Amino acid sequence: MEFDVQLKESIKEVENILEEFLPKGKDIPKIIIEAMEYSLMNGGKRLRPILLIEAAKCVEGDKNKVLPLACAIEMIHTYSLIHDDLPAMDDDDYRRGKLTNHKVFGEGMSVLAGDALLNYAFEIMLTHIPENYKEMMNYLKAVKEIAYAAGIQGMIGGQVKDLEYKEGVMDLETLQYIHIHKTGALIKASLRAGAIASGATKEQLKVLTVFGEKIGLAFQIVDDILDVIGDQKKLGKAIGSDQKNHKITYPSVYGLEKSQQMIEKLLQEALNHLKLFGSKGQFLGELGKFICKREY
Ligand code: GRG
Repeated sequence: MEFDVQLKESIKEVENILEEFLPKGKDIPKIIIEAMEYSLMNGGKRLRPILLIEAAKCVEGDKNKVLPLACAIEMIHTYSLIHDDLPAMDDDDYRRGKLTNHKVFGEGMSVLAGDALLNYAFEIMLTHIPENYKEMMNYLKAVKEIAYAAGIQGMIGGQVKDLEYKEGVMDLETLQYIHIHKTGALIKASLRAGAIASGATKEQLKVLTVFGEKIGLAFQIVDDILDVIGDQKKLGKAIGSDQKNHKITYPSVYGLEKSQQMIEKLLQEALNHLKLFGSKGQFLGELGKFICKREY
């Protein structure tokens, strides 16, 4: 099957399950469900849940058993975007071409919609613990992996550093810390959680971990390039620092060409690792390419 068709099908599949898992119940105030749904069902690429499901498939896991983890990771990702868009953080009015959550529901409700998605993600994961002891232990290890990556050692840690440097001048080490933690951690955890819950061997887990690290960093360098090109289009400014928060970026440190070469190198290394899985890793490899070749 063509990659584009397969990707569309995978996105549709994730969205159907997200719909299914969305909270329902007359005791829940309608407005919070609307605010959660507004951002969750708002056209994301669903990369993290698809990575999680594909990692499970690579190690011959049962896709159906990791679906709660896949939905949860997308809910956590969505919460992070809702909070990141708030006036107290990035103060953005639009995301995915639509008004941001706080612009539609107000700041207070938007904080709560993010909180609710994070909390609900754990509720879903813990509602679907397998009964078989071995599967249960693997599944719980995967939940811990997700908690760790979303927390202070992962995404929140990265966001904290980003916030700390909003006014100051950042060095390369800090930029790398932010990239690895703010976005890389959840991407890597998607792959690891899918593999761990499916009982991956040490070798399989190592391969998927390295693949996740390389693709996660490449994803962020692509994002830096997209930011710079977007800024140039908007402001007609030269490649340099991010004007909004004086943040350095890969293109501002290494230049556009070198940054693009770095993405290519990371991609090739990531793909080499996937060879272990043969044809079972093919779609994951295509996803890696898709992440690295997002439109500039
Ligand atoms: C608020 C705790 C907290 C964390 C926020 C992830 C994050 C941390 C902020 C997002 C800021 C941002 C735009 C980073 C660039 C990379 C990124 C995560 C882009 C969005 O991810 P995609 O492209 O999004 O997977 P879609 O829209 O497809 O879901």
